[in-house]
Amino acid sequence: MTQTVKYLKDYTAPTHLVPKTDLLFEINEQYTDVWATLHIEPQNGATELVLQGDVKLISIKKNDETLPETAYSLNPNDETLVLPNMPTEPFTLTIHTQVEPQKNKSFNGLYESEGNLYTQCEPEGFRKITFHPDRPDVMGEFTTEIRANADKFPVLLSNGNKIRSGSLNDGRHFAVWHDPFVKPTYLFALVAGDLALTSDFFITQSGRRVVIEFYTRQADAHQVAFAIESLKNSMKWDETRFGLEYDLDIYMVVAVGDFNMGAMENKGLNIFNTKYVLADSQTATDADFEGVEAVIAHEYFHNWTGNRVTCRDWFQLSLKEGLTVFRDQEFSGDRASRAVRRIENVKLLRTHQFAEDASPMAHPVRPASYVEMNNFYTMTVYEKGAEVVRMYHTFLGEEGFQRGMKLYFERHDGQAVTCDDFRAAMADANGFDFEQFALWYSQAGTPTLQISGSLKKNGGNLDYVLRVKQILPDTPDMPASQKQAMMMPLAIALFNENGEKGAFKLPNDDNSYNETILIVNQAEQEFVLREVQQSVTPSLLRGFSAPVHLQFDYTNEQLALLLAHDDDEFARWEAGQTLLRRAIFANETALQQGNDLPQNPLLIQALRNILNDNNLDAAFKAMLLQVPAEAELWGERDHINPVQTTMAREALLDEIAHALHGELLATALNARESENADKRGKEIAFYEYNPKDAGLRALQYACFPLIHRFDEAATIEQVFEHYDEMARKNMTHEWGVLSSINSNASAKRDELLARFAAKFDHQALVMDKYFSLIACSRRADTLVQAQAALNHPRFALDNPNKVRALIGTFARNVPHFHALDGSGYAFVAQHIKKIDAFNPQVAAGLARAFNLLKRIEPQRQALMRAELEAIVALPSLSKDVREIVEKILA
Ligand code: 0A1
Ligand code: ZN
Repeated sequence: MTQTVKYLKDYTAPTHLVPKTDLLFEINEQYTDVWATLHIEPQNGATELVLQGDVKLISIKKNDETLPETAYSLNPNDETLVLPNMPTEPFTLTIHTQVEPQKNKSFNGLYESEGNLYTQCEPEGFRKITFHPDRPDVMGEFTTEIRANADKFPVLLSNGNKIRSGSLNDGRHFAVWHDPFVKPTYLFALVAGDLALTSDFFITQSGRRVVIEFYTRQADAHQVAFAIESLKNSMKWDETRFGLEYDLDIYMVVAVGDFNMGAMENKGLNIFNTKYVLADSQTATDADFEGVEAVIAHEYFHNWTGNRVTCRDWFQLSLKEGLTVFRDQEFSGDRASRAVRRIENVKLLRTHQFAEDASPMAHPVRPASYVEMNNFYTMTVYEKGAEVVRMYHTFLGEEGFQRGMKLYFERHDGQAVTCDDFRAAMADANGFDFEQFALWYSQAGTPTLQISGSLKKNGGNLDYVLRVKQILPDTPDMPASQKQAMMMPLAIALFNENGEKGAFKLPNDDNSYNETILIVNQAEQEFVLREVQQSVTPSLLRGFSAPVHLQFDYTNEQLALLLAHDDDEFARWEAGQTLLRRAIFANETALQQGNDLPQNPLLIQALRNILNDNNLDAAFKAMLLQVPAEAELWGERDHINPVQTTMAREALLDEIAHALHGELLATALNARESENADKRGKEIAFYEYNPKDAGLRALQYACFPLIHRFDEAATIEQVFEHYDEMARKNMTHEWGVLSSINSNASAKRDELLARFAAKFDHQALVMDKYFSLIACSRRADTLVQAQAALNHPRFALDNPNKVRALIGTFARNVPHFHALDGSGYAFVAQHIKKIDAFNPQVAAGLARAFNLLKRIEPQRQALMRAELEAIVALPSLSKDVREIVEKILA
């Protein structure tokens, strides 16, 4: 496979359209035969037809006449089939190919998992099934016939509606599916196997009845109820908030244990990683339930934002993903705990997307080039893309945003379009100028806003002047000097010394405000807030109104004031996070210089007030107690010593655990009491997921690790004695208890984990939790335990969930991945090489762990580099891993 770079600027319209594709799948023991009939419409007299394919070709017919091999050429290097002399009038090609799903461990194309067959076609998996233009701007109607042994494959599914089915000779049967909506190949899906069906239905706003069908293994069927409820909630929500109704008569979801990503929005036939379908309170944590709800919603919302209106080319991926993530975030926020959900999203973005933006993998929300598209399902495209959509919403408000959505669908339903088309719809529907805003799609890197504020006399009044400077970083694709100032909303308010929001006026406007949204659109600018009070503490970037770093010279006292009083939960949380970050940085400096660690009485008092505040929502209180993780602390720093960051962070955790032991204990006990209050004498089943109890549990397990830290010996003893009672209520408690003591060095911890593994031996998703506990422990023997876990009978290197649970988690375990002897790097690198041989997509995901290379201190940098150089030296390396590793090394 040659390493060819594809560029956005090289886009050309398709030379041939394929308005209809008829497929026939003959599923046999070892292999599956596929006949694809493409109804082809040449454009502008084109005669050379290029089809994409990475599959064994048997024969080709043109209008029913078999083509000699001299009529075409196959180029495995760039996965093309070139037919130079095709008619300029419409014609059909019938292509016979053969695939071996049992041998496919890449989980792209047609593959086998536990005896059943599944497809994954986004972005370029269809070409592993048959030859086709296989690009999203070639859309057509699909009819799919599947034939297979009726005992082994009683269930035969594809997109759309089942129009025929029946029996054939030799114990075989067939089903024919027709999808009336035009779609690109990447939304094609097929499932064949022995699966349990759970059905339900939904009545749409216009009164149509939609059949809902969930397919799982027999043994898992009892775990789909929550996902089905989530789907119905999503269908309802999209009608009420976006006015969007489902369009087919049936919506199917199939769960599979072998899947590279979370889930896939194939038209009418979603295929899901079991992790995002199966959930009951004995096996799934509250966070897992929230994950199921969000991913079910995400895939459902794609039916309009992705399927009805799709992407012109893969550079536009964020058109569907950024928008759909924004929609699923809004759905989750409307369901419950909006502020906490928002903070979780920001935390995710800042931990992983900011790191990506500061790495050699940095790319704009709309990348300008790629080698392997699978590498661009990134935090930038998804999460930063969602922030970009959120900024339209912030500028336009809900009504204006919905006007834009309406125009977008009016203009583009049934089309494959670009991010610019979306921006134009938002602009045109509102008469709002989004010209400059386009820079968010082309400039990579996280902007920094440097803000300062000062009071100025103005006659008898006081003005508060905010000076805002935006700094754009260099990124590998573009130096800062070539970047232009971006446009973004900056939400602000002013607080006085009593923590009250103060009124102000804007220039040329005599209304009084107590918050506003400033439009930042220049490299440096000044905003004057008139008639303010004597003491001002600004609350900035409220709600995280733009995806940027913020610098403002707050005093610790000002931060404590905002933490105590800000009515914007994000800004309030952020004030606390800034205090925590400052304390960790001070510890790092002290460690570097060999000084005593500083104490943080103001921070401790602020946390004490939070713990003692009975009016705070439990889930929000739990968020306020989260100490930023290492990856959130590195920002854009260089010469990172990861283990020193860990030590500095742990020292702060020790300080908090000791200073606030009594308050932490009381808070945890109170939360437990509140959770139990309405359940006395009731069944354990009463401890199922609901947002209120989830918040109370989150608070208990925000406190418990700190309680354990205060006195490890006593706590592990207590957990060991009372484990069954503590853990039996549900998986959130079981997981919470184990996570809290997971770094305990005693044999009791090992014994508890072993009991956990034995108890859930046959629950694959819970075994993933076991492997991730092994891999995230900060105990000294974690690498040894992770290596041993590779031989556990339930571990499988070819299962992506298992790989992510054990090796992926290990790669995020800062002190162990970055061990100074290089053992952590070697462990991860060794498995990248092994996995790359059969699943390049998952291997490339692991390779991103080395992203920090250039920003890490020299000793570790050399160790990392040696591993990466050994990887790129492999002659058979996939283009997936090669693209990532070469960028990191460049
Ligand atoms: N479109 C899916 C994500 C997805 C992408 C690629 C896949 O396999 C290569 C699978 C799923 C989503 O956003 O949910
Ligand atoms: Zn998506």
